[in-house]
Amino acid sequence: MNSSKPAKAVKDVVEAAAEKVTEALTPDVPGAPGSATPTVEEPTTTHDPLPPRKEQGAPETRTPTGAPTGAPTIANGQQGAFLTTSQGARLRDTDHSLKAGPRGPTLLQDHHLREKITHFDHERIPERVVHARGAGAHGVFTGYGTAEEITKAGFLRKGKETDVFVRFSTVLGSRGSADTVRDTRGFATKFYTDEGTFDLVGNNMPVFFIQDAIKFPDVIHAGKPHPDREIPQAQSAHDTFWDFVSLHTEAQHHTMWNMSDRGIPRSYRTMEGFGVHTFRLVNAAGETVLVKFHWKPKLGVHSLAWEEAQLLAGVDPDFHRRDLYDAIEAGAYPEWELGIQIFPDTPEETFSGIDLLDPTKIVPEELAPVQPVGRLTLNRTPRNFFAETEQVAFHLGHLPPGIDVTNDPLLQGRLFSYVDTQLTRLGGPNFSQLPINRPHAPVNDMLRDGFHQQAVHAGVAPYRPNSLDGGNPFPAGDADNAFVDVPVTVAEATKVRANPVSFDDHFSQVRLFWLSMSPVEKEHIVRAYAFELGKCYHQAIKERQLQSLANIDPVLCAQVATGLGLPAPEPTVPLADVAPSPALSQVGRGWPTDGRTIGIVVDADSDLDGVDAVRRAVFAAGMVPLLIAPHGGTVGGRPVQRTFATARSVEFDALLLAGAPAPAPGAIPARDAKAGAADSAAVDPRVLLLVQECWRHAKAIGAWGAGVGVLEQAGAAGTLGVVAGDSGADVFTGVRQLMAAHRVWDRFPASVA
Ligand code: HDE
Repeated sequence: MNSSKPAKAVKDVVEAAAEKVTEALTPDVPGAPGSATPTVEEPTTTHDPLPPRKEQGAPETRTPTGAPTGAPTIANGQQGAFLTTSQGARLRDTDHSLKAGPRGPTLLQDHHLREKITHFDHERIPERVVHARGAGAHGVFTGYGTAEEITKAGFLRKGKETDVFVRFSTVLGSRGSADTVRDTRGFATKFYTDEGTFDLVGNNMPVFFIQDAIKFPDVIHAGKPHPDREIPQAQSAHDTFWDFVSLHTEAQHHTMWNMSDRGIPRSYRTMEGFGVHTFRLVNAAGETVLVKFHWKPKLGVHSLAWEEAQLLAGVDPDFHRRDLYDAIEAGAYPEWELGIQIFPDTPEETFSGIDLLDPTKIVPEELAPVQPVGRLTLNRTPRNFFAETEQVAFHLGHLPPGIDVTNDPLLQGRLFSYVDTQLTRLGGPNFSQLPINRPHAPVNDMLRDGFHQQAVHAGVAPYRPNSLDGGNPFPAGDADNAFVDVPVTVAEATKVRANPVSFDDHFSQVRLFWLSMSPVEKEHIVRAYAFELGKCYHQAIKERQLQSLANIDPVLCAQVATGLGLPAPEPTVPLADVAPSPALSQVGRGWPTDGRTIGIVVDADSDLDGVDAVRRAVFAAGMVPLLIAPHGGTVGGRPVQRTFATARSVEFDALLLAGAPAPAPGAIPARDAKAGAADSAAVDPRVLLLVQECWRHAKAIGAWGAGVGVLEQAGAAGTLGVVAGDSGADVFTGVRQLMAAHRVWDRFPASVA
């Protein structure tokens, strides 16, 4: 049968339907699944698979060893209109197993049943032992050329564009854990450079818990759920974590970063990234410098409020991945600048007295400015989570010519761990042949065979030297851009299990971080310690951690001790005399507001023309408006994205009130528990809850027309960061200005100076 005619007919219908939807939602609001609007009836006319969504990408078509195939598009996972077996035989029925009569036993000969179930039984692979929960996106990196003099790495050359895949993650939780838990975030970038893949496997914090890789299993065992009851999930607020960090005090610096707002980012898009270790760059002349890598987000560093993070873990556990995908779909492409701090490559490997091989130390930006070397833009979401985000395999040893490692003992251990872990997780040594891991540079590696080998290698001589394959592959020289193992001199030494003495200072930089925080940030840190330690059962652990806090700062220690109801101990080491680093604070500046979410409360009696004007202005500002109405469907012809039942304040960066909706039929606790949260006969109680939560979380709020009355009822009228006016567009302008500072922190004068 010729299937092309019906396929074309369906394609036309699908395209027409897609156009209609786009019209209805114009400008479009991201998030609806699938690439076409479904019909109520099950479609039965045969046609080819629907095209992917417009914002989705997939790994480029490469051979298993990295060479371009010349195919115009990315690989398709499925073809044709019909259901088939894995071998391509068309199937008539996949709903009934083959039985000896309708009431009889299932026949062993049912190869389709067995294939389907067997494959299903093996769908899971081990999740990552750390960083199991993550989300990824494709993008492009463009070099500025500013690093050309210090490294031969070609992807940093001026104007050079390189494909990238980035995976963000939490560390402690399982694959299905919530996005917004208090934790460090992974920020791993795969640059598919012409000269071999470069993986920059960093975090959103510049320091690490440990100084030596041999301690990694210890810190992770302490942070993971307790081995007996397997609780708590994705949390550091428990005894084993604090037991370890209070005994192993080199962890105190990273721990304070986790307790700060950096531990609860608003979005992956608003996180800084850090390579953590010091790397060595080498130029064409063989000259070297030491560097630290930084990612600076265009939108600034912005965090959730702790209560928001906790609510979100229940209301929308996918908050960060949804935010990433929706932003890309909306065209608000997340962007970062890659920057480097540059240090002379001296034999001591120190800068301003700071040991560059100690991964528990930063070099303040005031001492060594971060110099921009390129821009990262994420512009495509993955087409398939498993194939791309789950199977992507990063490794610190994926280095292009021009970038080399240092002797940081944490880095050295990681060079072993990342390949080792893929052998179990991805089932064998050929993981670099998976589409997402295929290099974009030509590969000729003499590695052969093994599980899941997909390349069909030619020749008879995968060894060197050989004459049977004509000597191929040949070693590359400097003129062929060979990788450079920088010939660093290693001082004569005795074999020891020991650290340099400079690694013994565990408190001075924690104090530096604390002193660099603004009052509101300090208050958040105090609350975080008090919460986390408050969740510990054992008094001894709290007391031991308080001792570390005393060695960092007496105010911090006294505040947390009071929160715990315990006495504050005296310091046991002299308090370090350190200069604060203002660059560490994430408040007090202004940033672009692109890609932020504005909730707009409407009902049929609202000023709907004003709502249209505001929606247009929000889209024009590169933000996403979500209409929140008493019911789903439409209000006055405008599509509704959230109802009072499905909305929660934590989804929105700011709230606008276009009306004062009376309690809807859903507004009784029997239909929506939130309806019991506020007491009002005039306004839907869930709208009041929205306003009150937004206010408590220091968000900008605006109202016009009837909406102004809601502010009065919620007790928010006339307070800081609350804009009331006659026209929606003017109110939005005021709200947007407030949003540039991320939050209205001045609403709550901080008590910790
Ligand atoms: Fe990792 N780490 N790590 N790590 N790490 C892994 O590799 C490890 C460290 C980081 O999105 C694992 O493929 C050791 C520092 C990220 O796929 C594993 C040590 C930093 C990711 C591993 C460290 C990181 C990982 C688990 C101590 C920041 C997620 C799965 C020496 C600079 C990458 C995998 C992704 C993942 C080992 C310390 C960042 C087990 C032994 C420091 C972002 O190999």
